[in-house]
Amino acid sequence: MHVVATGGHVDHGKSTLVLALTGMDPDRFEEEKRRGLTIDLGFAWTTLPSGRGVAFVDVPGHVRFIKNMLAGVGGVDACLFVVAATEGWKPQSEEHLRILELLGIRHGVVALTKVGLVDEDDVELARLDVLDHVVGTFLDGAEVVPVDAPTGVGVAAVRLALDRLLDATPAAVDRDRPRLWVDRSFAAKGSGTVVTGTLTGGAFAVDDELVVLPAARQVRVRALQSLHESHQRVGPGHRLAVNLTGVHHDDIVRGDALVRPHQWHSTAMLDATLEVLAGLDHDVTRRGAYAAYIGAGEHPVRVRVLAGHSRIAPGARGLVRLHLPTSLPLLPGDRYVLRESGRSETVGGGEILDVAPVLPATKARPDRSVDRVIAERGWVEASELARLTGEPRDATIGRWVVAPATFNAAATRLRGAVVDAARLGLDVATLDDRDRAVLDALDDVVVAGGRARLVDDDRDPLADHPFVAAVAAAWFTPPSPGDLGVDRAELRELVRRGLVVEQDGVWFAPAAVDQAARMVARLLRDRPDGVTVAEVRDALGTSRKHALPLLALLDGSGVTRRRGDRRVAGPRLPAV
Ligand SMILES: Nc1nc2c(ncn2[C@@H]2O[C@H](COP(=O)(O)OP(=O)(O)OP(=O)(O)O)[C@@H](O)[C@H]2O)c(=O)[nH]1
Ligand SMILES: [Mg+2]
Repeated sequence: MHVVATGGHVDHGKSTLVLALTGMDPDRFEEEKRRGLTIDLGFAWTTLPSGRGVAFVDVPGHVRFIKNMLAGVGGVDACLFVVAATEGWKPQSEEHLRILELLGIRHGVVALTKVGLVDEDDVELARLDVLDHVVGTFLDGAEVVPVDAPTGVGVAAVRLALDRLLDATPAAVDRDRPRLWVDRSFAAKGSGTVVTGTLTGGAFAVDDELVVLPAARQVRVRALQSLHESHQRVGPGHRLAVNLTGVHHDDIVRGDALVRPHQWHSTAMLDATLEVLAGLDHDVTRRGAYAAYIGAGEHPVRVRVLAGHSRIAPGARGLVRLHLPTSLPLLPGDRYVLRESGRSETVGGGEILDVAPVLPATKARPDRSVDRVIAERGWVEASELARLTGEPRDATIGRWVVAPATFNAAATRLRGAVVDAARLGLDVATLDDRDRAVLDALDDVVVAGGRARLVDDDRDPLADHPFVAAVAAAWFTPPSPGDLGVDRAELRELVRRGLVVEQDGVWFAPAAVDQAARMVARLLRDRPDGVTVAEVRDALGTSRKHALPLLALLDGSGVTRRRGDRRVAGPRLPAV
């Protein structure tokens, strides 16, 4: 099953074509039928020659109802783009195409309608007109099918073209994180509240406990229908009607989201890219009455241009922070369209990058990197990180994912405290959860009787040597022996006893080398094709001067192997 939206200028024959393809009139309202004009979204479906089902979301072409068009095209997989051969390319042909592009739709077929009203030369001219306008867009190279819906000419060809299109359109992905942007909410006789939308990201099942956002209303799924058939469970990529208990239909409006509880970060502030349409005749600045179209909703937003700029020129792409009046369940990768409400023009749109920015607008440089999210927070619980990025990562310390630099700083500080506490030991009760988790991760520290001590404390009198303590405390950036006035004979003795490890004139604590091995192993798990010295240096929060001998030690012990300018897993890579 795929969901396909129509698109194109008013009166070009979208609804008529959907009716010819499905036998269902997508214009549901008396006023629509009377005026011969689509006002709100229409829905229809059919089975294509291959046997594949397809659902259509029929959108209005009139510029006054562009808000309704935007509500319909959110979760769709592909587009049936309609251009009338009688008129050729018109303003909302252009605007709809731009909107579909900005929303990331990548698959489409063009129906050249009303060919019965013009001669063959005009059809050819209209076809060339279309080809001209779609250059460089997702419709570049799309099939253009001549059709005259009332007489049936070309309708079978459109059905075949849709089959070919959907053959090449990937099925909706299932990330077990379902979200339904509500496009209608109404009362169905005898069963109460029903909401409809295009389901993406995962499945809903009967009896699921869900939540309606932004109101945070708890609801339960009483029944599910897709294309008028009841189901126990419906997966992503379907048109869906959800019968809900626990809510009145007036308390849910178009643009609300239906999701599982605790799976989403709800946000009223987000960072995003903004691609400004090349055809706009002015720069985009913070001044203006903007509306963002996200999911099926329209939301007034404040726009702030990031990265040290105050404006974005037509045709350019920049970074913006958007402030919404309500919180929505969003994830990086979600797309939006930005319009100027005053001038009623589409100014651009883009991709959401960060749903919970922590840096002030003057400092924020958002991108899609999960490592950036971790680095900006230092500590983040693994479950929270999944909500913020949509990408699950294992906790590295306790229940947290910790930025390497943050971990190193905490490890150094705690080692210092343990060293200072000497034989008495550091009282763990005085530490918070995070510090305790760091202590647990340190191999050279043992906790006994509520006190933390260095492991080697009792064994070797030389373990109390100031150079050993300094090297252990400094972790991946150890001091040089000269700085502490250690002579060569002492050094040789410390190395012989295994209290420090020497490589290329740098001395490390053995625990630091072990910890480096684990951290490199963790890096390699995410990047099995290898890591560079610079990546290891950054992950360990150290300098190249120290990263090089550390890697030489890891190569020597078989933890890593060199391959060109990268390190890959060696035979003795620790399991992480
Ligand atoms: N001869 C001919 N007439 C058509 C064709 N397609 C649509 N029409 C007529 O054009 C008029 C508008 O068609 P609609 O299907 O309502 O156009 P639309 O694109 O859905 O319009 P909006 O939804 O308002 O944007 C109707 O009177 C149709 O009968 C076609 O292929 N051939
Ligand atoms: Mg219509």
